[in-house]
Amino acid sequence: MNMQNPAIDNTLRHDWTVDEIEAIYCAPLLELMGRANAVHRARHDPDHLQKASLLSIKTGGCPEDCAYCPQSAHHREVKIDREQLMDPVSVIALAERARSVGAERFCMGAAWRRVRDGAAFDAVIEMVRGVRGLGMEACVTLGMLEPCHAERLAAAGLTAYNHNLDTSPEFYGKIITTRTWQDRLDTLSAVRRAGIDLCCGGIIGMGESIRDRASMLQVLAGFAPHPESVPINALVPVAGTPLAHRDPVDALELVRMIATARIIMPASTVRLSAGRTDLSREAQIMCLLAGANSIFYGEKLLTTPNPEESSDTALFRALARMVA
Ligand code: SAM
Ligand code: DTB
Ligand code: SF4
Repeated sequence: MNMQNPAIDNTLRHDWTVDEIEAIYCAPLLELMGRANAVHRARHDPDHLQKASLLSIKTGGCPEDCAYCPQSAHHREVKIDREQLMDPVSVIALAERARSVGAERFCMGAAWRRVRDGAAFDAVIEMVRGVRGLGMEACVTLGMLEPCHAERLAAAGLTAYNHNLDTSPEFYGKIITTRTWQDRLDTLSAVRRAGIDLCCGGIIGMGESIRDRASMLQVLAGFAPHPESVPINALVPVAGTPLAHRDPVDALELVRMIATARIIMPASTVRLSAGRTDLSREAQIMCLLAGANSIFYGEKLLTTPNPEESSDTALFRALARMVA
């Protein structure tokens, strides 16, 4: 592929081939970053980094067997405190606190296999209404859902639903056996049909090949419209999970993954998600140059640590205009 003189092509395409995507991913790093940055600047304000805040509203005891996840009940050696569903008043108070330190989006995760009608789902609906009432974007991730649940969430004002592909269709069976690839697609289409934005991405560092990464990105870019939000997670290896001993992700692999996502999905928000604690300030800035325009802000993701406020403050200071 000739990237010597990239006339910035930021048209929205849904017909990328895996070969094309793999060639982009494998391009010389500086060319790849330059192209991704040009696409980013053509479509987004390069100075705007969206801060999203994450909260686990129901933790642990999940019946699914996702190999990476500390919340799966299948991984009995994981040390995790299971917690029941939080009450909406406390959740909304935490959202308000997140807003006061600059979060624009509040994301709530429940370790459920699927959504069911009942008091718990009613409480989530109340949380969504409360967060929207604060003027923040609201995102939830609750596992699989049916069209009727998606419609109720839409009526409550939900901005986006997070449901990741996690990996390629080819590698998927090595990571999750308790629900199928098709189950994932069905949930995503219910979300879309209800008019809710899709937040859909995946994880690198689970033992997948570069071809798998390109293949996952092809499925994402094949959705029409593209997912509005694409979280790219680096595996956080958690003791007691089957992936506890995976080698850490090379920061430059994450840069390549983000740059490729940015090039093939020019208009989407690309989120530098799990894995930031292992990245230097400079590596994170490379991810932002490569097209990431959102991070999770706050000291915890769902159950694992995220950078402390002080190191994020240092990151924001480094990004800001210098005072001479
Ligand atoms: N149960 C819901 C589901 O699977 O849709 C929602 C919660 S789940 C924790 C949300 C996403 O977090 C997963 O799809 C996965 O991509 C990411 N995730 C979970 N554990 C992770 C880990 N240890 N490292 C990196 N990403 C992780
Ligand atoms: C996503 O793709 N990453 C976030 C969000 N969606 C919900 C979650 C990351 C979780 C990391 C492991 C944990 O803290 O439990
Ligand atoms: Fe359950 Fe979601 Fe974790 Fe899978 S990723 S075990 S579905 S909480």
